[in-house]
Amino acid sequence: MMLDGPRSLRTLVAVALGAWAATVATPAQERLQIEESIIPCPAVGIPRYTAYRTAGPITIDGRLDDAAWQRAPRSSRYVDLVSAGPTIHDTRAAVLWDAETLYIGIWLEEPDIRGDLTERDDLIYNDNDAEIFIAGRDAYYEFEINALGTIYEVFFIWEEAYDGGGFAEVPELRRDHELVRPFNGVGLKNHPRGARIGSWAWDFPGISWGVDVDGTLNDATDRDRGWTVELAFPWAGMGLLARADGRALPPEDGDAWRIDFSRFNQYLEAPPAADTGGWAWSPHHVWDSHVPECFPYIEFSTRGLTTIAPDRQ
Ligand SMILES: [Ca+2]
Ligand SMILES: [Ca+2]
Ligand SMILES: [Ca+2]
Repeated sequence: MMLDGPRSLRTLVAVALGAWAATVATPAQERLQIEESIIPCPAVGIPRYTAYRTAGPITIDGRLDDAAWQRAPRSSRYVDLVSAGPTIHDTRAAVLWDAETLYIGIWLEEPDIRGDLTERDDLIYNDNDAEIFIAGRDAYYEFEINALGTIYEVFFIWEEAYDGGGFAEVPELRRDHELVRPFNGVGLKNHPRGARIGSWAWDFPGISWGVDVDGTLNDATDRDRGWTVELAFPWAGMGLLARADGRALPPEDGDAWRIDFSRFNQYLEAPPAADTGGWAWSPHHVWDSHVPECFPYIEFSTRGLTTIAPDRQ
């Protein structure tokens, strides 16, 4: 509800800009300008990150004490998803890769670590969670995990690209599957690309994950330090994301993917903080994770980790 004001104002500004632009732009240019104005995050300022290739082993156990994680550059501290303002607890992520796998590590400061949901594909955002979105051109993948290590995955396809993209050939993505449903965003219902088709049946092939809790889980009598998440997504499982634009798997040197990193909390920092409970590496300026145009650019380098200076955070 708090979003209605800013969003309405933004729409008004967009309409006004569109009307003004009509005097100087062709109809096609005007349409483009209006469409761009609907994307709530400015193109400038979206984080860019270099993911280095790792040669060393990474044990997927939730503990980010592997030598590669100690050396990998870490993201900036997550900010509020909507306001881009500071957040009360520190959250950072790092990305590594090798010929077989994309690795993601996440550090979440948390003074009272909690988790209740235990079944795969429970609605994990009802716990405090960490989330990752990996975007292809015509589809994107959503991943959520809580401090118990319970995960939730959904595969979304832009509806206008569904029929021509070969997605209907995949049984768990077929429109008549009982776990395939239409989806039209959360706070941004007028995304320029329109609606999506989501499959809650889809599981990332070969995914592995781990969580490590530095503190006591579901015990509020003490103060915890935080939890870490360690994820491994095999490139071989990304065929459906990569097919639309034919991107290389694994990536080639310099390839940039759009990957989003966020966390959602069941508590809010007390006012005057403008805490929405959703924090992200790249702010979306709207209560909606499903805006790939706002995802950070993760640029893959074939340079090895050993060629860069140790973590400079
Ligand atoms: Ca590890
Ligand atoms: Ca699923
Ligand atoms: Ca505790």
